[in-house]
Formats: sequence, C-alpha cells, structure tokens
Amino acid sequence: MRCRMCGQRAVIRLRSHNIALCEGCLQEFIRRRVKKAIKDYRLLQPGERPLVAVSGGKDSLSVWDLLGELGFEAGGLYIHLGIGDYSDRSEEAARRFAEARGLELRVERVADHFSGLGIPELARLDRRPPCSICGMVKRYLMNKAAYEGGRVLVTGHNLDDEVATLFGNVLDWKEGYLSRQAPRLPAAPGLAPRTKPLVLCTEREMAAYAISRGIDYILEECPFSRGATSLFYKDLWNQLEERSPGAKLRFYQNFLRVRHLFREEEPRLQPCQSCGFPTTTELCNFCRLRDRAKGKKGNPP
Ligand code: Q46
Ligand code: ZN
Repeated sequence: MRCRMCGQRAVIRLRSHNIALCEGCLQEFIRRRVKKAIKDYRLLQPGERPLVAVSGGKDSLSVWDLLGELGFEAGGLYIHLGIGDYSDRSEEAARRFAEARGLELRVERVADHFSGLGIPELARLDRRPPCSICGMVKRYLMNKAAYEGGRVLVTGHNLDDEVATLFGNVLDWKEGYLSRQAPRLPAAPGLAPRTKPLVLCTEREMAAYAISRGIDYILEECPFSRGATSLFYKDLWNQLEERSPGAKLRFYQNFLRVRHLFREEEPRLQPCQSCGFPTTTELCNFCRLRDRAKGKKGNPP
C-alpha cells in the first residue's frame, strides 16, 4: 500500500477519504483537517489565545500539539480530579508533554476547592453519579480559568465523540442540547468562548497522529467510563462506518447544516451570589457543592 500524497510506504488507510498515507503525510493531512475546521467554523479568530483543557489522553495532547504547529500561542490546563492513581498518572503525562516542549501548564486540583475531597467522595456526598459531578466541576473550572485569563477554551473532542453525543441527543430529540451542540460556542457574560478543533478528525486518525508525533499519552481510561452509553454508541457507529465509509462525517456535517432549526429558549442566567459566575439559581452548583463539602474531611466548616 503506497501513500497517495508522496508514494512512500503507507501506514494507514482512510476509507472515508479513499486514501492511504505515510506517517509524514498523515500528519500533514490532520493539520489540514484542523485548519479546515478552524476556517469553516470560525473556531479561532486572529489574536485569540487558546487554553487547551488536557486530560493526558491522545486527543487533548494532540490538539495542543497541533495548535502549536499552526502557530497559536496555546497554554494548557490540567484538572486533577482526585480519581486515585488514574489522576496521578494522567497529570504526569500532561506535565511530561508540557515540559518537553516548554509549554505553560496550569494545574487545578478538585480537592483544593472541596475541602480535600475528590470526585469519588463528592459523588458519594451528593448521591449522584461520579460523571455528573465531574462534568459540572470540570465545566466550571475550565470556564473560570479561560474566562479569567481572557482565553478561548479548547477541548479535544473528536468526530467520534461528537457523533456519539449527537446520536444520543437525536434518539431523545433533545432540542435544547441539539441547539447548543456546536464546534464553537460564543462568549457570554461570565462565559469564555469554547471550541473543538478536532471535530473533523476521527478517533482512529487521532490515535495514528499521536503515535506518529511520538506523543507519550496515557492509554488508560478513567475507571468511571466503564460501561458508559457513549462507548456503546461509538461501537455502533464504528460498525456503521465499516459498512458505509464516511457515515460519521456525513451525519455530523449534515447536522451542522440544519442545527439552526433546533431552538430552545435560553435559560435566564444571573451571577452566583457567592462566586459571580452565571447560574440559573441564587448559588451555582459548584458553590453549593463546595459548601456541602466543608467540614467533611476534618476541615472546619
Ligand atoms: S466524566 Fe466520568 Fe469522564 Fe469524569 S468521572 Fe471519569 S468518565 S473523567 S470524560
Ligand atoms: Zn458560584
């Protein structure tokens, strides 16, 4: 199998694009896909400074790498969730990546905000699934860091992630979620803009990119992701893609064309009485949880 771009030995075949590529040309191909997403969906404007939320996994480290390659001055943010050894090992991967490239990495620890408690303890305290607490806490800390730093928040969501989310939302016709699923969400009072430059790249392409660039990412998944519905949807979509190459891309891009048809009234937001970030209630969920956690680990209330 020969590379379609240069004729050397190919390392990957991309049926959805009907091409085979060698390592060097795969990197160039991914750079072009990211550039195309940035241009077509206006993900980053000239002069904007990205802040990449990194988990230590292939997608977030690769998007950080790609933004640097494309000339953006991008910093990183790692959130230590307090999920045992998994969090320590993923922090290590993020630190190694940043140090090797001389990039600025900010580390936030969930325990520092919640009286020493991490996500598993907070989930028990609030009697909610860990992922629901984790999602809320991460969204809050990512937005706070980007907003206060005047940055655009970048996440490493790839095409497979977006398709799985979209599929779940379509199954239940969740209009509000559909209207808000976009490659870039604009800034609003108290909210930093958020963008996803990898929306045109599949999980498989990103794994091949990370390996070809020698990115030392963490392979281990979060222990709470086992059995997640999104993984089941990804599996279904891989079967669909096998039968009909390009199905993921068509599903996602065609959705973006009709997204304007989905509308839901924006919730009325007001500043949280404690932290000032936007919320629908007097105290935001983050501050409410922080107050509940006070005094739970030997700390004074
Ligand atoms: S939400 Fe859930 Fe993830 Fe948080 S607890 Fe782990 S699996 S890390 S994207
Ligand atoms: Zn608050």
